[in-house]
Amino acid sequence: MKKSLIASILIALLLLTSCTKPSTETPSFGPSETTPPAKTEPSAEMPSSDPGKTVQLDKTEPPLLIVNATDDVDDGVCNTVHCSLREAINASNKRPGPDTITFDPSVFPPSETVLIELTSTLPTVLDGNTTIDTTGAQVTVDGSILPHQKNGLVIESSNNTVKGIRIQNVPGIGIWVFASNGNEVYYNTINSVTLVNCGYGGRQDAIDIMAQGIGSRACFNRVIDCTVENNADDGIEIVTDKGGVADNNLVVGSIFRGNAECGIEIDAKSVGCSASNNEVINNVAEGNKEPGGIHINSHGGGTADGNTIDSNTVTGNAGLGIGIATWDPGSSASANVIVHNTVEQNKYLGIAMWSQDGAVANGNCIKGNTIKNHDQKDDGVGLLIKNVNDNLVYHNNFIENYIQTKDDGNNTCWEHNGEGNYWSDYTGKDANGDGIGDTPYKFTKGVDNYPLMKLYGQ
Ligand SMILES: [Ca+2]
Ligand SMILES: [Ca+2]
Ligand SMILES: [Ca+2]
Ligand SMILES: [Ca+2]
Repeated sequence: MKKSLIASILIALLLLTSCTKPSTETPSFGPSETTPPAKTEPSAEMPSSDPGKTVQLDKTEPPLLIVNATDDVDDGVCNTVHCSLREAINASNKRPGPDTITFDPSVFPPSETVLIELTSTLPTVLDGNTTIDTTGAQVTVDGSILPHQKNGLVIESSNNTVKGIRIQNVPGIGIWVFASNGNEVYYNTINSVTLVNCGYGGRQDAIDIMAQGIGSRACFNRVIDCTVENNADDGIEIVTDKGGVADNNLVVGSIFRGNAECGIEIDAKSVGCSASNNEVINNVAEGNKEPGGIHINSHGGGTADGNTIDSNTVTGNAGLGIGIATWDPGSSASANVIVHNTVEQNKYLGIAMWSQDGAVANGNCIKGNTIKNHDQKDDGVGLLIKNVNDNLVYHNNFIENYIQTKDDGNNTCWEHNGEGNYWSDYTGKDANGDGIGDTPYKFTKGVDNYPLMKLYGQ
């Protein structure tokens, strides 16, 4: 038994450390892709202060940019005769201020799958306040003929919205919200977007929210009601490197299924980096590969504090369900909150908190979760706590895990206001009928003095 526990810890360590890959895998992305091509396209003249001068409004670029071509051709003009998605983004970039790009439903009928086959990465959304909205149409961007590792859509400005589009078969990152060179990239919304089979060119994520470099900030971005399936790396990664900050982002109501790494990963990679106060709420993370469903991690001196993982369904992932892991001196993954999640039948671990090499993961709260059926013989653990301090664990339902919990932390608190957790294998009595077992529930190196007699929340 002891040997198998050690083995399970080693497996867990491997799982936890394998989530992060070296930075050499940074996707290909050159300045040549960020600059809209110089064209002779007539641009709208700004209203003149001279009343004697005629203001020339450009009739080839209406206020609404309507994509009416399925091809990926850029002839320099977005007009009623021909406007590709590429041209519409270029036109929006050239006109300062808000723009809305829509799709002609007679070309992109809502009931029909029509492909836009990309020949290169779409123009980077640089101007900000651009909305790409497929409402009333069905639009699929397909990257099957894109060169190796080329990305789909890159956003390097703020207040943009991408709504309703499907992005598939892109060899690089499907959608990349990217702050670099000291840029601040805020308040972008990815809404009801589907991403399938992206990232296979070099194991890239389907969605990246990334801040790279000192002063670079990717914050307050939102991923809402998306479907992210069968991609070659993480479904989404909120990631910082080289001093970047990716705080206060939100992932809500989305499905992350069958991706080749995590469903959702939050990753602070180096000194001065922060990936903190992000919220992951009401998502499904199912059938993703190792390390698992939802993973917060910090290393190299980075900080991933104060993130909230709330009301997610995390099932059938190949490694762990939900993890907090930190390593390297100076790294921190503290004060994170994991509440009200359903964590069921993941291969090894339901929820895990872990630190090593002087990193800290202290003061996290694990509350109100149902942690069920991690029943792999010897290796299945409902909640693993390893080398972390002062964490709070209560109101959770531990149901038929091979090992319900293994507490190798310091000073874990297993109750709050005299209420602990529900344990499916608790055999004690409740003589006074107050709902709390009269004898403690004991487990490896720990004890719950206030075991609940009934499932919490029922
Ligand atoms: Ca055109
Ligand atoms: Ca614009
Ligand atoms: Ca990744
Ligand atoms: Ca009692």
